[in-house]
Formats: sequence, structure tokens, C-alpha cells
Amino acid sequence: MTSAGQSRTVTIGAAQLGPIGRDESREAVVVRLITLLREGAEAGCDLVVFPELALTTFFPRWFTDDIAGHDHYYETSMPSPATQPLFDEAKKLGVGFALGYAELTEDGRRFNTTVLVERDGSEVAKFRKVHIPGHEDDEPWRPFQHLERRYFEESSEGFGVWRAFGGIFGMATCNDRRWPETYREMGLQGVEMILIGYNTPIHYAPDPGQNALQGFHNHLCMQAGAYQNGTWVVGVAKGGTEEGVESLAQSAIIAPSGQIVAQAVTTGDELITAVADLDWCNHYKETLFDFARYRRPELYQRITSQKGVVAPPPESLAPNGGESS
Ligand code: ING
Repeated sequence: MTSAGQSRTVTIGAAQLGPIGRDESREAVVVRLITLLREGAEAGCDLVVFPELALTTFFPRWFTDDIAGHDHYYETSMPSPATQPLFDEAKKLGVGFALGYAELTEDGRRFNTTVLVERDGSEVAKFRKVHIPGHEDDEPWRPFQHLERRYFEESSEGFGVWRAFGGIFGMATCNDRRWPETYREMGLQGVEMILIGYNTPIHYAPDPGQNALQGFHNHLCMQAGAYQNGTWVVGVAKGGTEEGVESLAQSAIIAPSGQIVAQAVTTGDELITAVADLDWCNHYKETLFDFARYRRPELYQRITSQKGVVAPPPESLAPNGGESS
């Protein structure tokens, strides 16, 4: 981090995780997280970003009849006794971090949550995933389930941004990254870096033709979001073959230009880093994407007023069989 007056840089670490076994203890996972955190501190990171659901296996791949069947994969407090060592080490090292986890609230609500912690150990914010993909009920035709809509609520808190690490930071989670509205909501709040953890199976049961394109689609949506809103985007995977399911890795740090400045090359635990110049955002926010000057929200009404597609009425055949007169 540079002192005031110079360009504002943040040394960012994307701490990709390999598979987490079904029965791997949180304590064992926290040891892996602290190893990556220390590596980040060694590399001079101000902030280390961990993936979505970084404390446990991706349990929505299994159906449980009782919705509480997976409650042992949720956190009822953050930090918890098992994660306190991570918070303590981060504060000692003076490194901030973002951590994705399954949240079970006191009133029994379930969210796919990410907590952002500053270098002094203070909590900046919690983000709860907005776009929940997959399905609600057991679908035995699938080789594995994607039951996020069974085990998590869609957050109604939207996309916030917060001043931290010398800039304006926002968060999103996994499927959120595929929706352009996610980035624009934060872009309209001046976001300079968006932190996104993901767990993305390579096999997409509803359309396996997309399998070979998972890596392309992953970077496509984050690079577009970065460029079109003049913001850095940090995408961090839990990748590798986890409980028999091959999941996309390819974590990446993406500049406001849309360029990938760092990318993971393994499918395991791997830290990638970059020195992010937050002032670089202005090359886009103050020119091509000067929203106040160029946007036409009066013509974008469908985007917020309409949920699904409303197509034009079917073509009515003219009396002479459709020939235009
Ligand atoms: N995962 C997926 C994602 O949006 C998914 C959902 C799976 C989409 C497979 C496409 C293919 O990356 C989460 N956790 O949102």
C-alpha cells in the first residue's frame, strides 16, 4: 500500500483452494487457509481472497431429505472457534482477507456468505449471495446435484460497496458473476475492486455442451464486468476434483481494462498475486464509461421492471398468406 498522494495500490492475493473432502475438519482446512495467508503476507499482500464456501466441501452436490441434514456444514458464528486462528493470524500479519462460508443465522436462515476483514482485524462487511443457481428438489437424473436453491436463501440485501484498503471494494459470489447487473450495481457506486469466490462444476447437467466452455465463460463474464465498469475483479476458485466432481479452477486477477494480470495454473491450493493500481480504474471510469455523461437509464427501464422475457406477439399472417403488401 503506498502513502497518500501517490497512486493507490493494493497488493492483492487470490488464494485458490483445491478440493475439500466431505469429512475434512474445519481445523484441517483452516491450516490450509493460514498457509496461503502466510504466503500472501510473504508476498506483501494487503488482502488475500479465499473462495466461496471455503471451509467445507461443496455440500449442495448431495440431497438430504431433511433440510437440516447439512447443518453441520454451516457456521453459526464468524469467527467461530475453528476459524478464530485464521482471524488471529491475519491480524498478527496485518493482512486483510475475504472468506466464503455457509451461514446459519440465529433465526434459522441459510445464506451463502462472504466476510471481508481489514488488516487490523476489523470486519468491513458481510455479503450474502444474491443469485442462487441450481434447483430446489432432488433430481436423480443428474450425476450430482446442484441444490443451492434448497440450502440457501436468495439474499435481498443487494450489492453494497465499502471504503477499505484505500479504495472502494465490493463482493459477489459465484453465479452472481454471470449477471451483468451484479457489476453495474457496484459500478454505479464507484467500485474499484470486486471480490468473487466460486465453486463451478465443469459438468453442467442441463446443457453438457457448455462443459468445454466453463473456463471461457468464467473469464468472459468477469473480464466483461471489469472492463464495462472500470473495476478490478478477483475471481477465486475452489477447484479440482472434489468428492468425484471436477470443478473449474483458473482463478484470476483482472484489471479494469479487462486484461487478466494473474491466473492460477493448478487445480489445487495456489496463491496468485498482483499489485493493483486502483487509480487505473479512472482510465475507464472517466472516459469510455463515464456513466454520468453517457448512460441512458431512461431507456433501460426493462432491466429493473421486468424479470423474465416478454417477446413480441406472434407474427399474424396477412390475408394473402403473409406476403407483405
Ligand atoms: N456455481 C455455478 C456458477 O454459476 C453453475 C453454478 C454450475 C453454473 C455449473 C454453470 C455450470 O458458477 C455456483 N456455486 O454458483
